[in-house]
Amino acid sequence: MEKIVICDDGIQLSAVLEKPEGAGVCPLVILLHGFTSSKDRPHNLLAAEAMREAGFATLRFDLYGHGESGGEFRKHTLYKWISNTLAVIDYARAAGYTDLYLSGHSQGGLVAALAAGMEPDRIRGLILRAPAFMIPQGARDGNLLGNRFDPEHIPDSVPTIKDLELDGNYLRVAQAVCVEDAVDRYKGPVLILHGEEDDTVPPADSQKAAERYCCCELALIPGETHHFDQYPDRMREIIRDWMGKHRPECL
Ligand code: FER
Repeated sequence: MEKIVICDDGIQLSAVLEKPEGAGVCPLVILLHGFTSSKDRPHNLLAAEAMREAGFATLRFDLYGHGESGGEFRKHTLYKWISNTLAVIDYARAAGYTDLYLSGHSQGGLVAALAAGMEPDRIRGLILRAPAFMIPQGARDGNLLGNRFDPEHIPDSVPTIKDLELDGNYLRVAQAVCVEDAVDRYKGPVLILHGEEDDTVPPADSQKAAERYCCCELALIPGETHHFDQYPDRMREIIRDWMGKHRPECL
């Protein structure tokens, strides 16, 4: 386990690189956490562990305004998270990793999908865990995590969960993001995992995305919720099996 700091235009991003037991050159998965979360949350650790069991190195990192990385929570936006992700991809390439995969949970899943649509030639696979594909449409409809606002007159500040506030620019950026375009641009293999009892992000959104991606496997997990903490072994097996079938030498 190696702690790393990656710089994105003056913002320090805290990351952890881990390699599978005894591995030499191997493919690498970059992991993105969700809204108000961090790289060290149990389900993120477990997802990374399952990937290493399948022979992949993992690089999990804290995004802008979260965990041990720089930036203020209230000033984070999808654009800043995309920029962070592109910077981490550049870091991994410069460190000699050529076979790169992206994985993200919830808002991090959305950002992983957006980044994959920007660098489809560099990302060999996508593993999305309860991706929050509805954030942009919600922002256009005036709905942020169930809080209503006027989408045509965005307030300076909006309340979110855990007594945290977000600047209106979060919503301005989210309104401008096009999920469908990113989905259409990415032609590589995709795995989407979603708990059927997720009450934060609707599983139906993953069904829709799975149909739109050209090469996607959808794993709906009965009884599972947003943070994959009811049946963690199911998530582990699904990730390990899919990654075993999608190693670079198998593609
Ligand atoms: C929202 C719906 C979902 C939202 C964020 C999420 C900020 C993401 C949740 C997560 O990452 O776990 O309206 O607005």
